[in-house]
Amino acid sequence: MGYYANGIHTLHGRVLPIATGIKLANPELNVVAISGDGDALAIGGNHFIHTARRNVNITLIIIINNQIYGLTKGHFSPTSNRGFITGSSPYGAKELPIDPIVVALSAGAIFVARAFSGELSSLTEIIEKALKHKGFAVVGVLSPCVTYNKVNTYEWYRKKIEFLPESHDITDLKSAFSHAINHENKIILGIFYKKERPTYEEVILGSHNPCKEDLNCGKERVIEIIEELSK
Ligand SMILES: Cc1ncc(C[n+]2csc(CCOP(=O)(O)OP(=O)(O)O)c2C)c(N)n1
Ligand SMILES: [Mg+2]
Repeated sequence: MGYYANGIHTLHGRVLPIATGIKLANPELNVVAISGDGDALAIGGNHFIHTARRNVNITLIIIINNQIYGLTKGHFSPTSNRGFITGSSPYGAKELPIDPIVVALSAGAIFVARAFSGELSSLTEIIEKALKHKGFAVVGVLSPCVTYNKVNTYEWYRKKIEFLPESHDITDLKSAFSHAINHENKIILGIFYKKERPTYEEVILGSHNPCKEDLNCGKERVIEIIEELSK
């Protein structure tokens, strides 16, 4: 049996509401949401927090974090470091950056990991585990923008990255925070946190699958609904 995937390229910032809608319409689907740092944390920042609280099942968000708005030609993003000079911040970004991993842990995500696009074997392993995890899984992928971000380069990351120590307990939220937060000269990669809790679909739908329901929605019923709504 082969595998296939259907994709939707939706509005900037709205990947998680769309993914949530798909999952609630048919909970049997594996839903993967892919997002940039601006997408997930600026325009889509509210959705990020609420999807984590809700624990929408099997939705995975891979934040392609290049610490910049690449597509719009290099504006600073919520993950850009303070002082970062771009066309839209010629005197340096004034805000403190936010870290998607720390936000995800605070908002209740139950699988939270950080990876680096220059470390392919650990990135692949983390994505595989995130795909298999039941519940909202967040994988933040540090992915240098070679065109517009001349500060946070592959070399810059390579000097800083370290892997989580084996002593870290993946179910210990306090330890997850202490490793995930910004350290002066190191950035830690790995799966910080993994836990089980009921998913949004389980809570909302139980064993019901709207996609498999007979909606009793022939032409006559549609006309009736339109008439009801136009009153
Ligand atoms: C609704 C909407 N608002 C704003 C834009 C303009 N826009 C396009 S891409 C982008 C930022 C992209 O940044 P990020 O999500 O970090 O992705 P990257 O290009 O860096 O991979 C913005 C603001 C848009 N396309 N749609
Ligand atoms: Mg970006």
